[in-house]
Amino acid sequence: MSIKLYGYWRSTASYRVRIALNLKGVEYDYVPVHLVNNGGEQHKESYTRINPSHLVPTLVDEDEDIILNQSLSIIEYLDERYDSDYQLIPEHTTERARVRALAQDIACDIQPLGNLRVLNALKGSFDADQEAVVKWAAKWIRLGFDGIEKRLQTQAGKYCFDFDVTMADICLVPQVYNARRFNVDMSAYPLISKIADNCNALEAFSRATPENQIDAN
Ligand SMILES: N[C@@H](CCC(=O)N[C@@H](CS)C(=O)NCC(=O)O)C(=O)O
Repeated sequence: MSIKLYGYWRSTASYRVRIALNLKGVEYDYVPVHLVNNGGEQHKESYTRINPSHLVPTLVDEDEDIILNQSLSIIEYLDERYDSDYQLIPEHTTERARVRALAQDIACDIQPLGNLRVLNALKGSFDADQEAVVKWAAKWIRLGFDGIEKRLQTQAGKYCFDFDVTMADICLVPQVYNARRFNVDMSAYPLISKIADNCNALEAFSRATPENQIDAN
C-alpha cells in the first residue's frame, strides 16, 4: 500500500483528511506543502503538476493510480476503500444525506470564506488590515456555527449524530480549531464545543491535530 497525503499542518481541509486516515487505520506518508514560505509552495510547479487548483490537500494512492483533491471526496474514497470500525458515511440513505449536509455546512459555507487566498486578497486588493481580516474570518465562522449549534440541538448525541463518529465530526473539529485561531468566543456554542471535546478524546483525532504534525512551527 502506498498512500501519500500532501498537506499543511494548519490547513483545516488537510486536518480533515488526517483524521479520516487515522479513523480508517490507513498508514500514509505525509508530504508537507508550506502555504506561506517561499511565496507558498502550493504554487510551485512540482505541486501544481498534481494539484492545478493550488490548494491542499492532495491524496495520492499509487496502488490505485489515483490523485485526488477535495477533502470531502477524499474522505468518501477512503471510507469506501478501507474497512474499519468507523464508517464515516452511514449506509442509510437519510442518515447519509444528513451527514453530507452538515459536512458541507462547514466545508462549503464556512471554510472557503476564511481561506488563506481570500484573506490575502482582502489585504492585498481591498485595503483590509490584520484586525479587519480577523473580524471577517470570525464573522463567517460565527454565522455558520449559529446555524450548526441549532441543528445539533435536535440531533446530536456524543457526536454530531447520535449513531457514531462521521464525516460531519471530521469537518467540525478542524473548524473549531480554526475558530479559536480567529478568537471566536466558543462559550456561545456549548454543543459544538462538547462534541469537539468528545472527538478530541479519540486517538485518531488527537494524532491529527496541527501541533502534532512534522511541519508544525
Ligand atoms: N474545498 C477544498 C478546500 C481546500 C482549501 O481551501 N485548502 C486551503 C487550506 S485549508 C489552501 O490550500 N489554501 C491555500 C491558499 O489559499 O493559497 C477541500 O475541502 O479540500
